[in-house]
Order: sequence, then structure tokens, then C-alpha cells
Amino acid sequence: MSTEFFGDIKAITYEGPDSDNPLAFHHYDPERVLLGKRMEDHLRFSVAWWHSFAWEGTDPFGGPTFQRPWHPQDTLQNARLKADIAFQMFDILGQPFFCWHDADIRPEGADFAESYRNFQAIIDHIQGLMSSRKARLLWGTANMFSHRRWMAGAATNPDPDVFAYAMATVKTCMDATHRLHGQNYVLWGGREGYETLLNTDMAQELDHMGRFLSMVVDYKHKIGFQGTILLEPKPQEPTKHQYDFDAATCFGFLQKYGLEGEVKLNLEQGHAFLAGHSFEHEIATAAALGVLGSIDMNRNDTQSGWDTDQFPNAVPEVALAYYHILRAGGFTTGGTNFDAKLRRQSLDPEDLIAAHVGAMDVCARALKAAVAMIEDATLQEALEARYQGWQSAEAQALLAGNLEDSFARVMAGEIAPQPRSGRQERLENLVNRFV
Ligand code: XLS
Ligand code: NI
Ligand code: NI
Repeated sequence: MSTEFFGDIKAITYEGPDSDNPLAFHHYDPERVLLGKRMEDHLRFSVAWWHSFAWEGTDPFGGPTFQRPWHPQDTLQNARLKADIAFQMFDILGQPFFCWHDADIRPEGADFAESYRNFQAIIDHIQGLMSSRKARLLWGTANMFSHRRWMAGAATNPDPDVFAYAMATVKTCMDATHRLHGQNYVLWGGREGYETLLNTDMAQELDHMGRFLSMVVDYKHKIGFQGTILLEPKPQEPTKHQYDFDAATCFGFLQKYGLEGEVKLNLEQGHAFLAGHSFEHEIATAAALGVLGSIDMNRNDTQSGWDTDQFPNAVPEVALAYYHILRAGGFTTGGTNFDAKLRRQSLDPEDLIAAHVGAMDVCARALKAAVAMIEDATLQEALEARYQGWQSAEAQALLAGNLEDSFARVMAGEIAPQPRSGRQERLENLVNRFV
């Protein structure tokens, strides 16, 4: 069964922009060197196990639409088959990375110990697959939001038993991530937030969340995990008030608990949207605060106002995202994870391949545009020109000065600001030449 799932689809290759083969890369050329680095090493693509293999095509109004050979997903045998087919897809796409939650890869047991045994069996299996294959683990994470035990939070749950269960769960997932040489470990606080202040002690919950993350960092050092711990911001969903609202909010949280040097951020395009930001705003914010880690490259439907997790398809938007990633020095342990799912009518195995091929091409095309903008340098020069005034010793002295000195000079008419154009339209036109 497992070898037949993708039929006769062959490994996808780069055929260039003029090819009309729908199952070829038109822009993603992994070996092509841009700014001294292979395209594959710039982009560091990753498949999300949960959307591509675990999600069955349900929505709030209807049950599963997908019928996969690894359904139902409650046996170890099917979990192994699911992993085998996942690796076939990574091979077809030439994917360098994948990501999982514990719940995506193993069947849930009757109790923690059984879930743990199932998990170890699947990690063994994945380790075996990895030994002869290319794909590596970009990050592992714990699903602490789906099961009913997490309904009032994991680290922020009012019940200390749930807090303890979360500690045990994250230890298990960190151990497995470490064993598979994962490059990062992610925490998305799915249920870390609240529905009503009438039953919520926010100060206590935030303190617990800070303490929990400190223990995660301590454990990372204890086991010698070399990867990066990443926090994934998201507002509004699933709880009405999510604590990790956006990049700036997360940074404030990290700083309050003294973790800003230890934890970075995994930013998702759709989550930026939900927070009322552009994706590049979130990336630039994280870069400015020194916490840019990795990205989830999946968009929302701009009209529907919730996290629809669609594959990227707008080159101009994605180009600005990579422009800011490149300006920040590019990825180190991070990468481009497609936290994206098919539409539930896209039933065919070929749809899974086509979705990733298209997304990889959109990102590659966007990366080429971002590189061209950097090589052209006009944008950077315009930016530097705008701040040119700060080059003088007199201007620098302001930063070391006090309010009264400037008061005296402004009062004497020595300083009289002359507004200058921000030239936004000209810059937008310039970007349009590259995207
Ligand atoms: C949900 C999040 C989730 C994280 C991993 O919206 O994006 O998928 O990436 O827990
Ligand atoms: Ni995500
Ligand atoms: Ni998301």
C-alpha cells in the first residue's frame, strides 16, 4: 500500500520559468547560489506533519473528507505507515525538513504511559527512516491544545495537575526532538489565554507561564540540546485573549522573565494578519529586538478573519518577508515551515504535492526578488539617506544629552525642523520593479 500512495509521481526537479509542467519547479532551484548561499540553505523548507498527514479534512460543519491508507490513526501500524508515506513525500519534493507535534505522529494511549510508549515506538521508526533519507527535523513541539485536558490552558491552567502533565509532556517532546537532532523546539501557547476575566487570575497565569518557559530553557541546557527554543505568537484564536499576542508582546513577556537571550520567535504570516500586522512588520520587530528565529509560511484568507492556514501564493507579500529576513542575516537554525493545509475538497495525493511545489516556487520567486532588491541597494540607500542627519556629531550628542539643552537651542531659534518627503510612493514603485 505505502509505495502506491503517490502513484507514478516522480521526484520534482527544477525546469525553469518557461516549463509548463505543473509538477516541476519553475523558480525553486535548490543548488542555485544567491548572495553566496544555496537557495535550499536560504529557504530551509519544511513540511508540517499535522496539516499534511494528520488532519483528515474536517471543518466545524463536517467530518473527514480525506480517506488515507493510514486512517484510522489510532493504531501504531497506521502511524508507521503514515510516517513511511510522509518520507515518500519529502523525497518527491526534496524537502530538507519536517516538523511535528507529538499528537500528529503517535496514537494517543489510554494514559500518559501508553501514549509515551507509542511515541517512543514512532520516534524509533522516524529515526530509522532518517538514517537513509535526506529530510531532517526542523522542530518538534507538543500538542497541548487539542485534548480536553488542556481546555483551560497548559502552563496557565488553574489546575496544578495539568501544569505537571504539561511539564511531563514537554520533557518527552524535547527528549525526542533532541534524539532526532531537531534544530529547534517550538512552543505555541494554543490554550495559553482566557475567555473571561471573571474566572481568570491573569497575573498568576503569566507568572506560571514564565516559570514554565524557564524550566524548558533549564532542561534544554541540562540535556545539551543545541537547538533554539522558539515561542510562536498568535492572537485571538483559539481563546479570545491569547497571551502571546504578537512579536512585541512576546518580547515583553520574555524580558519580564529574563528569557530574551534564551528564546526566539517562530513567526507565522497568518498570525501576523490576525494581530493586525503585516508579516514583514512581525519579522522586522523580532529582528529589531534580537529574537527572530523561524517562520511559518502560510497565509489566511484576507476576508474571513481566522487562521485558514493556506499555502502562500502572493509573491509581493512573501518577497517583503524574505527581504527583512535577509536584512537580518537570514536563518540560522530557523527555516520556512509550511504550516498550511489543503482545502478539504482537494482529495488527491497529487494535490498534496502540487500544494507544496507551488508554495516552494512562490517562496523561491520571492527570495529571488528580495535578493535583487538587496543587490540593487536603492532601497537601502534611500533608507540610509532618510536617517543621514544622525551622522553628525551634533546629532549624536543629542542622544547623550538632556531635555534642557535642546530646549535652550530650540528656544533661541538655533534649531528649526524642515519636514522632508518620506517618498513612500516612489519606494513602492521601486519594489514593484522587482516583484
Ligand atoms: C496554530 C499554530 C500551530 C503551531 C505549532 O495556529 O500555527 O500550528 O505552529 O503548534
Ligand atoms: Ni504555526
Ligand atoms: Ni497557525
